[in-house]
Amino acid sequence: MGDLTLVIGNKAFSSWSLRPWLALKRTGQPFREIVIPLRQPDTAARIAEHSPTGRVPCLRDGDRVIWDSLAICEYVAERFPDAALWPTDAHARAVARSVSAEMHSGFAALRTHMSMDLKAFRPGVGHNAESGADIARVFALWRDTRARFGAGGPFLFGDFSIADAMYAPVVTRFLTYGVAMDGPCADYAQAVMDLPAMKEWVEAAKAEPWDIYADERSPS
Ligand SMILES: N[C@@H](CCC(=O)N[C@@H](CS)C(=O)NCC(=O)O)C(=O)O
Repeated sequence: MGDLTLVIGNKAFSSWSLRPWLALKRTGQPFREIVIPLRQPDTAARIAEHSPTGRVPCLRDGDRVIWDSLAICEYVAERFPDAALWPTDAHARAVARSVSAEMHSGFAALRTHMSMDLKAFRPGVGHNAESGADIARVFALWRDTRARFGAGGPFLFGDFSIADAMYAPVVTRFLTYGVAMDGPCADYAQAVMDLPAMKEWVEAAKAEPWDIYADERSPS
């Protein structure tokens, strides 16, 4: 067993970091975490000590270095197969990979106008036509996967999977920016927020001293 270190951004704001952190937590394997606060004078230099891309997250497993959130999740799934981080059914697994890739490569408006911000509650902020289209697609995707594959549990594919790790920051955005949720979407959001690992992350985020969006939030 190698020694695992996950290098992440600060928990209040680094949505890409949350995703592999949740996947690793799910394995039950111990890992060290290095938190690098974003938007500080030494951020770039500190990230460069670990990550070839200048971005976090980045995973070190012994002498292996793996970067990019979805690639890290894939690596963790292969490394710890007992954690069953992808659905066992081939069709469900393919769709889980599709929605995970869709999150990883898409939803630009949602990411731009509704940044993950676990230190804030800003209902109404960031709502516009572009983010509204992204929100509608997320809701359609959640309803579809819950209806077709979710019978075995409260998550998109029943049991927790990497797809849920990919959408966990979206759940927090909807709560932060007051996106109305009902029915299966509200139930799904609650299931994500009820995960013990999610509670641990949110609590740590709120306790962080750094607040990179404070200036943008102050008038409201
Ligand atoms: N595609 C990458 C995106 C990673 C990314 O953009 N990370 C941000 C933090 S959430 C970052 O490292 N930014 C560097 C900086 O702010 O200096 C992934 O999925 O891991």
